[in-house]
Amino acid sequence: MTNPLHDALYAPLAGQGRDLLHLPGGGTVSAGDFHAMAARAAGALMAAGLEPGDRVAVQVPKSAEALALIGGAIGAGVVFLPLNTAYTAQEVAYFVTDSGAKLLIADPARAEALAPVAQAAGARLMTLGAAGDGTFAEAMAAAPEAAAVARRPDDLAGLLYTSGTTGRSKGAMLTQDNLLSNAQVLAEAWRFTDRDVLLHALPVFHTHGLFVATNTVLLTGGAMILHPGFDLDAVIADLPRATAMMGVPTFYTRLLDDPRFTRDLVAHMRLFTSGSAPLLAETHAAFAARTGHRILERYGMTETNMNTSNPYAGDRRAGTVGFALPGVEVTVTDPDTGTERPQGETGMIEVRGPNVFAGYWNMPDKTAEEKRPNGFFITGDLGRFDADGYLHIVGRAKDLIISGGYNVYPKEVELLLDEAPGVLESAVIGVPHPDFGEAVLAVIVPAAGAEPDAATLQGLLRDRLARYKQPKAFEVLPALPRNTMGKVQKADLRARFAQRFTNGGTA
Ligand code: MCA
Ligand code: AMP
Repeated sequence: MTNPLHDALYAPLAGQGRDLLHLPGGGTVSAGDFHAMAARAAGALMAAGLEPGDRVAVQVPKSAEALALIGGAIGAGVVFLPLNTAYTAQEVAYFVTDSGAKLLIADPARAEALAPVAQAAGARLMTLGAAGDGTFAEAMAAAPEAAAVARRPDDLAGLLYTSGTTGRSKGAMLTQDNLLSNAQVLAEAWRFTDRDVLLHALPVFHTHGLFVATNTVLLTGGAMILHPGFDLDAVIADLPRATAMMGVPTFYTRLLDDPRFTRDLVAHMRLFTSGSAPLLAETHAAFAARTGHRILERYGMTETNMNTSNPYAGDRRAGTVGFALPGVEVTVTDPDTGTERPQGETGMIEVRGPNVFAGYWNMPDKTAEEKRPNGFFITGDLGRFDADGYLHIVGRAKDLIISGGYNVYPKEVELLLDEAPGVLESAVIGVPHPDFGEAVLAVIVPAAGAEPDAATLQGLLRDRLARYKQPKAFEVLPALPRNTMGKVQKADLRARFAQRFTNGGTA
């Protein structure tokens, strides 16, 4: 029986005494023990009644057990649906219902809030806490180590929701082969080996920390220093033990802001990579000047895993995302006709390859809109190839804000603000922010005679939107700028409020 992803990432760990995970408290988990944990997680999923192809929705803090649960799901053939720990109960309700998940595993601290969500969706609720506590942890301890079930390369391994421009999130269906092929390509492109120790400070509910970081290391036999999140002091303390780190640009700007982050501290490091959001060329340059390391920037998406990367050995060019990864085709097209544009011209970035997802869960029309019959996926990102073949991302055709590496779809926020008392209409935009790259700003047009205040509006959003999606500032205008077609001119608003969080503005 084969289960390609399990066979490549987890099966080889069995019985190995070497350290795989370095935990925050100073403990370690050996590769063999981690393998056993994952096999017991598979056993616990099976004992909970999940069968291959069923979905498990997981909103838990990062821990060794949480990572083992991912391996358990892969081994049990259960489709893993990770959820940002910042999502409110209302947001979680949509994902559990839409996916038809049979089981929701949540932080014990949120069990009370999520119990009605699980019940309404007809899902069972179990818990897994940061300290490896909770009912699922108990079930893992009691479960036998289950053998991996057979899976085909095109069977689903993950269902990762990405917000939609119309406000409704879409579940990107990722197959075993999508994940395995990308892990293999990245491991080789970035030269990961069993001597690597990755400082893992990314969340494990999005592609970057969940697959890019974790699968690359599991595949190549290295180790990970697990941090529950990005804590500057902890990262600085652990960098001397690491050989590689993957991060979003905010990681690197925060490190550069700290005088303890020196050339000596990272002299032994092999690799820093960046993605999920644009890395400013000035950050790349400042990092190189301070440390002697050139950050390797790459470009990916939930739907496609990683598409392009700067070279490991060649020139890592600031402000670019490098070349298509082996096996991945990247083209730049005319957004209206889909015909390829000449080198140097800006157009829509399209991607095809074994990395590209199978489609959106229960949304064949959306899939057809974004995936061409010839297999190319229309990313919504605008880019151009330079004369040396490096891809530059120059903008987004989609109305999307990326704040600290998290995506915020303005429509989702606008729909809620537009319902608020005293608000006639709203426009939500991303503006430059020194820490998060972009920050969410809401422009409000009050209803006649009304004076909606920020505190009231924030209060209305509190239970309905994850905190990182909530506007960091509100601005009031008598009317929104519109073009002759009546479309809100967000570019005008972005220009007008570009300095809101810089030049002494409050953040
Ligand atoms: C936290 N806050 C944020 C963000 N994160 N606000 C805006 N944007 C954010 N990204 C807010 C919290 O709500 C809170 O607000 C305050 O900041 C402090 O929260 P805390 O959790 O302590 O923040 P932090 O730990 O400093 O987090 C910042 C972070 C984190 C480390 C940059 O956001 C992060 O880990 N980002 C990585 C995201 C990521 O992995 N993206 C990959 C997805 P208040 O104080 O008001 O309550 S994209 C992907 O996977 C694609 C495929 C790709 O290409 O990689
Ligand atoms: P997500 O939907 O969370 O997977 O976010 C994917 C989006 O992040 C892409 O469509 C890009 O807009 C953006 N992105 C990822 N990596 C980069 C990068 N290196 N530079 C610029 N944007 C990026």
